[in-house]
Amino acid sequence: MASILIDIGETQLALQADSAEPIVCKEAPLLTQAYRVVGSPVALLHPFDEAPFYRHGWHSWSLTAWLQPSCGLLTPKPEIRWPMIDHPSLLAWYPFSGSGVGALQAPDGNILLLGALELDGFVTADEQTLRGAYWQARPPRPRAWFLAYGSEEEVFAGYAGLLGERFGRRGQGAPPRVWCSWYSLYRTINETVLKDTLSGLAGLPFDVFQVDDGWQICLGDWQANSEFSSGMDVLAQAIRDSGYRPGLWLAPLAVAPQSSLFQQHPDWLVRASDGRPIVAGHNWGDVFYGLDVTHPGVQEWLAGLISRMRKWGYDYLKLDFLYAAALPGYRHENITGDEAYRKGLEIIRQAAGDAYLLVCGSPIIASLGLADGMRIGSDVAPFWDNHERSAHLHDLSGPSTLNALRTSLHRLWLRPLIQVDPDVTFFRTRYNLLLPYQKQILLELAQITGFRATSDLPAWLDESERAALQAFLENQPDVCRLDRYRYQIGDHTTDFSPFAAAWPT
Ligand code: 9PG
Repeated sequence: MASILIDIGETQLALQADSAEPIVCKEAPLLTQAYRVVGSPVALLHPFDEAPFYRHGWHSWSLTAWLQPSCGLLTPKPEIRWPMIDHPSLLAWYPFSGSGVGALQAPDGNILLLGALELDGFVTADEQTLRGAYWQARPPRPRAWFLAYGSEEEVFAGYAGLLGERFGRRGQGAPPRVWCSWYSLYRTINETVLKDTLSGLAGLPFDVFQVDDGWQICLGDWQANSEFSSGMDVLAQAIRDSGYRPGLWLAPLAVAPQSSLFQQHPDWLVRASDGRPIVAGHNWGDVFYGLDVTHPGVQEWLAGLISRMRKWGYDYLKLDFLYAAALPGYRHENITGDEAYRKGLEIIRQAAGDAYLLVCGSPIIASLGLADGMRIGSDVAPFWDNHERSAHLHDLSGPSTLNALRTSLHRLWLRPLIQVDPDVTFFRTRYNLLLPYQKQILLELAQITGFRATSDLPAWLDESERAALQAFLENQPDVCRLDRYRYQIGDHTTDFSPFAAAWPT
């Protein structure tokens, strides 16, 4: 490792790295201070003292925001939920740590960005240094980074451009308009209510009708439960007969302890050093585990599972809780969590053919080039703040419209690489505590991304709400970014800054 002087702004800063060379970014032609840096760790001594830090969470739901040094965020509790919140190792330096990319804001408004160009990179910051490192990979990979200083738009565009070259881009074209069963029916779905919903939606121009969690026996046993006794293929046909593309939710890399998959293949899971499976989170009334996708048996099972969903007739798959297979742990093959996950997603992509893959609860960087769409924030909810989790458990990743807005707003730079899903918009007043302006803000965020979805049941909408939904699906206004939080949307400007800050609420 060498100490290298590089030009940043008007000065030269000391960088500890193996090498650094200036580069020109196609996607950010105005960027004059951009470098390709190699090393792990790399550390840059910066002069900005207590500067705002851009923290980028590891997976869809993980807090992503510009943080003030005084934001006062504490490490979230309880530990059993850590993997659902962020990469467990990042939580050790929480909140001034990020996955893949991190940035500091200089007093003049310019941004110093350090972004990993390989999997498994993380960035941390304090008053003197901006550091990047890779989790151990064997055999060692090239440890390349993008380091740039310039306007926020340019440094993120430059980084996105290089990520696209490295991992690929998908999701060109118009994002689908989706009706999703989760944020109204939650797990209480059955054939009758979904068929009634299909009839009620007649005339609304959705592209996809997506069945969410609740159709399966349990995580791992991806067969229809007793609420879907006609079979999932029959439901797919009913969806197609109504003029929509059938969409299905599944968490293919997560396994429930009561599943027959777990009983039959206890050796198919990511394990701790004592050989026991690693707990990937707690939901569905129990813990759940992550699949070891480096195991040949798992690979065959996974490809078979996805082919089965395709044969049932689903060509839009919402793949959820994917981080479960990316957690640090012991696997059949000695590779890192992000590498293992990407291998799993490659197998899924191969088996899915040209189906639309929406990843959710997924590592962000490791999904690029393989998924078509990506949830870029936590879940919305028919309420504003998840006060219990935000204030008492210090967890800003729980379902709430505020949490979803905040994190999604800070991931819009991913748009050139993948279709970004900010989660559903609400039109209903029924069973909804959101105020009109809160619903409007969510709607406008969806217009920025172009990814338009709702879960509202047609029977819950009055005439004017249904008309608003219809207009939302039929018209897509022109959108122009004005600055970090201000967007021109059609003929008006919206300032999202009141929803961007992160502190315990
Ligand atoms: C289905 C849901 C929906 C939703 C997904 C995901 O932190 N949590 O407790 C937590 C629970 C559920 C969750 C996200 C986080 O939601 O994002 O759209 O598909 O699963 O179970």
